[in-house]
Amino acid sequence: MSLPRLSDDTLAALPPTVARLAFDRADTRIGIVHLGVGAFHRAHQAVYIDDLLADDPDWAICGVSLRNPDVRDALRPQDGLYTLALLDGGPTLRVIGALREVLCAADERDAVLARLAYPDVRLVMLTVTEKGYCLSADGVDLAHPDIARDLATPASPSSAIGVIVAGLALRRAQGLPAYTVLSCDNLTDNGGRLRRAVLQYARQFDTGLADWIDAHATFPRSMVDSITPATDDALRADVDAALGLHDAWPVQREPYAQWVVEDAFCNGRPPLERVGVILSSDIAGWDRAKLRLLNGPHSALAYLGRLLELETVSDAMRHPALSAFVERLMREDIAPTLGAMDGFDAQAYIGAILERFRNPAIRHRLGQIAWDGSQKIPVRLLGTITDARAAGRSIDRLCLPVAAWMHFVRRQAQAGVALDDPMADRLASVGATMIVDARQDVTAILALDQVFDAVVNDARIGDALVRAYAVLGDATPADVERALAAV
Ligand code: CS2
Repeated sequence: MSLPRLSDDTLAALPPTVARLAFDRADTRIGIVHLGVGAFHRAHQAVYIDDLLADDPDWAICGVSLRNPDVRDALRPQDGLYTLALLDGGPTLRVIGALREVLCAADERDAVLARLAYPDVRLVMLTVTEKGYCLSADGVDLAHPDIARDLATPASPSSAIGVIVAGLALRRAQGLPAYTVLSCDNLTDNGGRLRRAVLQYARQFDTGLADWIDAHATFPRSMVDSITPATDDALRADVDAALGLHDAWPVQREPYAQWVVEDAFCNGRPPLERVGVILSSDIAGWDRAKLRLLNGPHSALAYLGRLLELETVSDAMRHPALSAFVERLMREDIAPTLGAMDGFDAQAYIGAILERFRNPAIRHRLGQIAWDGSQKIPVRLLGTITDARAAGRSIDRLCLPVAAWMHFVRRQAQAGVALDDPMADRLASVGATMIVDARQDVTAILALDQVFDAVVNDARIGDALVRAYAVLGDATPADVERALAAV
């Protein structure tokens, strides 16, 4: 029997076990455009905004996918409504109504640009993942095909940076104030890096526009945190059964969420402090602590865990040698690289993260975390390694997950399995040449300068990576077990 669709019209039919909206959607106005309306945004920032709308109706969201129409096609027939499952024992379900509009820029570009130039829109947020920024070492990668294409036709952009700048150009032309651009991706200094990329991009074709953006727009930094496994068929089936309605794209996450935002908004801001967001004039340190202590160990679990043929984070945490290794890595190798921060207790933070990783109600696939290694390794692990090395500490343990990624690349390439990575083609050709001679293999992969530019000229780091790669042998599960016992 096919179920009626979740929508504004069927909301009243929700069973009492599912939490409903605390506000009337008709009273809300769109004040935010969000680029990258994937599961993480819908499970994190959109939920904070959903909490806020009962109190302040001015900040409903227009969610935009840049390329892929799937979210738009799933959510538009349900008026942007979807279900959030909080995973803790039996899931707790709640319908989220913060998304008042869902667009796809690939075939609705004019509607997206019109929305960005809409006077009520005062905030543009992004979750486009590391690769979606098209960054170079200190700006935008002008050679990136998406950026090059947008620079040729800036009024009809397709990249995130192109869309942000085209929207700002329209506002300037119409005499409207700029909007705040808030990056919510896992990058160190995310707002600062985005600002530099945007200004460099705009300067390529309109210096007046670049100066106007520099003077009027702001790019606050932020730290976002909540573990959000991809939606799977089990979730879809559970949600439909519990709702008695069909939801084409529910999302799931752990109960814990944190959002720390630099208080630097140029055109008003949602009163985010009312819904538990930490606003601070200086958030440097928070983002680094989270990237290094949560995302770094996540990637370590992913690559070592996949080589051990484990499936999920909680499986990896039940593997005695791997979980002991990761805990030691966090407590003894990563924590000392973080400077003191007011109100921050690194060891307590680590304990809480380890508990979250162990949550048995969450099936967070290691394969999902392993995606995009070329983008994640530098921000999550290489900075920690260079800092530990500069402080004269041992980097042997820290190099093991990076070496595990190298073996992961080699094994995938040689098994003919395509990597989910924007550098998949280059990684496949390097991986095919790797022969398990540690010096030769590590040298070949270190030549990928977009990944390793920060460490490639450091012989001590190179030597430590060669040792770690050698310790992993051929990277069979038995080899990895031996390596974990040895470091
Ligand atoms: C994970 C993150 O997929 C990954 O690479 O490390 O998505 C992680 O779950 C979140 O950053 C947690 O806040």
